[in-house]
Amino acid sequence: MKSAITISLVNEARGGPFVYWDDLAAGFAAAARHGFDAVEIFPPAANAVSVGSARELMEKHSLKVAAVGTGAGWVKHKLRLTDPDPAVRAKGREFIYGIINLAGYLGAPTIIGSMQGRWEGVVTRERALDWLAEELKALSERAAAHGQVLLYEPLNRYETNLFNRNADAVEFLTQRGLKNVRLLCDLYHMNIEEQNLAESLRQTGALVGHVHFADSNRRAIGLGHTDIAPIAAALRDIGYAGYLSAEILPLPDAETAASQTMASFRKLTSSSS
Ligand code: LER
Ligand code: MN
Repeated sequence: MKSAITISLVNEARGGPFVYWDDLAAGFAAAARHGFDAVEIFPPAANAVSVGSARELMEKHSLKVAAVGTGAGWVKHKLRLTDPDPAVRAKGREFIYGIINLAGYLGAPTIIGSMQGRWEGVVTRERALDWLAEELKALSERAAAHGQVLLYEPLNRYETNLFNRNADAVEFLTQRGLKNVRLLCDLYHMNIEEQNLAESLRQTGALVGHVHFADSNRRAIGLGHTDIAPIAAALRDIGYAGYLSAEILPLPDAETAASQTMASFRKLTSSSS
């Protein structure tokens, strides 16, 4: 397994679960200082990050990009893939295509989290799920053109009513034949929704594509009450070789959040039980 830490460039997401903020170069430098393998980037839009400069930072610091988030499409631009207005859905799709291209050039997958939206008002659950399936199909085909999977993230009940639990999302992806989509399993959301985090990861198996490495209170692993050892054992047992990416609050401050994450990551990946 590999380590990653988040960098947000989205002003409207202030207060959200990202360790480093506003400055991509400073975020890369901090990630390297702490010994991370990669950064996860949360950009306001695809054109806010230059592929050339990001590649230079990757090379300079020997860091990969673990994933690129699309949530700014919702928090900044109010776009979502299950909006009743077809023009909004189309703009959402275009926004994500741009990020998939950016991520692809950086060798990274793209995350669909808040951009999934929710069913409400005139939109029935069935209708929303049909739109979601349609959009995930188109987006995952674009990701495949870059040799990447698309990451779909079940969120807790306060953020979406589409899929809150991994097993339900897996059933949906399977039924809809969405073969190039993997799950992003965020341990913070799972702590709210799953009966047993380790068991859920075991059941998700090869469809675990990315992990948001967050404790029960969305702080660094070790600063909440999640029992991480059985979760790490489950990930090892299913052969998960992807990232444990710290999408967490920068508390008590970014440096402590980063060093606590790295200490937990090292402890879990060096132990064999
Ligand atoms: C995105 O990865 C996520 O987990 C959401 O809760 C948005 O913050
Ligand atoms: Mn997440």
